[in-house]
Amino acid sequence: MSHAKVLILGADGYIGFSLWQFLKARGYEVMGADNFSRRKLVEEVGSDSLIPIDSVPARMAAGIANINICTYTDLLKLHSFFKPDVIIHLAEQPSAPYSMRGVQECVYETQVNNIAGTQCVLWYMKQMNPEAHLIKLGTMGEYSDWIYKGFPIPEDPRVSAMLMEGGQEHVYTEIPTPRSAGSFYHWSKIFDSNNIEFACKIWGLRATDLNQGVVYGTRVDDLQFRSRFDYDSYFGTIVNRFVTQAVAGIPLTVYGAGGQTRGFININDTMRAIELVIENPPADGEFRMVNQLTEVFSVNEIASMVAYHTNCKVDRIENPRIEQEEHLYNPKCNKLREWGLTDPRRMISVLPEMVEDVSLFYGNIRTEVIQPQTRWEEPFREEAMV
Ligand code: USQ
Repeated sequence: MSHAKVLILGADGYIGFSLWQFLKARGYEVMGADNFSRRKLVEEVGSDSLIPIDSVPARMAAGIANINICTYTDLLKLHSFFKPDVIIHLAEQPSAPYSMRGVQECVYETQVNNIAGTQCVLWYMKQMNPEAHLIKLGTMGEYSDWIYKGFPIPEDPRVSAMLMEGGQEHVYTEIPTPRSAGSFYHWSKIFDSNNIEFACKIWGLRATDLNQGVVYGTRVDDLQFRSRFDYDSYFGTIVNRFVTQAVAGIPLTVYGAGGQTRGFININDTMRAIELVIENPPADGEFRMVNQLTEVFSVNEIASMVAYHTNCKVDRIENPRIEQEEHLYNPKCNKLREWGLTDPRRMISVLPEMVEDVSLFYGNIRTEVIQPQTRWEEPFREEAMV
């Protein structure tokens, strides 16, 4: 239990709204803020949260402030009545396919929104609150499969490197951990990481870059209100989508060969993980990376698990993305385990409760938003990606 003052930016989102309730229940003094843009973007692609959520006025009445972090003065206004010890920054456009949809979606809604928003938070910290701990939601997608190819994905901002000089001498040094992404959304997270690391170096700020895997789940234990739940081809992520497709009687949309492999974490463990990060802060001036995932699966493995529980059909459709469809994946994720994230939820045992919950809202499923609408376009050429 803690009495730290926590500001959640992005408190209306899938993770943010549960986290806002979770941390309050754990005794933190919590302030939530959001510009409610996620609702607008999901509506724009013709979808809506499967699980009905409160209206914006109701969320504001419950205490979530309507601010846009890209408007710097909004952050100053917030600071005048709430000075946080911890800032959890979730306030970004989170969808890879949405970022590839067109100029408006890529440039303004994703890159400008995400990168400028993070910059405003950094300048706010420098000028008003340099002692705060920034916890920034990054992504495991900053380490693309076409670089790592089975090499361990590090959990540190720097890695050792060996330089050959004159063909003979060996010089050891440290270089920034190599990053490369598979969508303009994932690239926006890389730019954020670089900006945060630089701000820590020059201004002495402290930050944790939370490299998160794909989060899934319909509920957090003991919380009275549920977060939104997206299943459309833009804002739904794979597990939430596959469960919804199974309930709707639509064959699961495996993109391409289905060997794409990712890290996953249930939303309950996401809550626990973020609390552990709050309780184990970095030193002043430290930029720290934490890989936040508990299990690794391929798309085919997830499809098999969902089919096992539901007897649904599995479809292999043309992959709308440019990505490796068969690759090794070997991320390090030791820090959360060391701090106490042991015995995490297993996807295979969470799926039945997800099927049950999604079935309750069967009537809300819009079948027309399931199939992918946006393609990355160029045929995949591996040699062009290295
Ligand atoms: N996929 C399918 N069928 C689908 C949907 C997805 O085969 O119907 C495949 C995709 O091609 C991809 C994999 O499943 O290979 C994961 O796709 P996703 O949409 O579940 O997740 P992704 O686009 O990678 O992004 C999501 C979140 C993002 C977060 C990221 C963590 O939207 O905010 O940063 O997961 S990670 O995947 O580790 O980069």
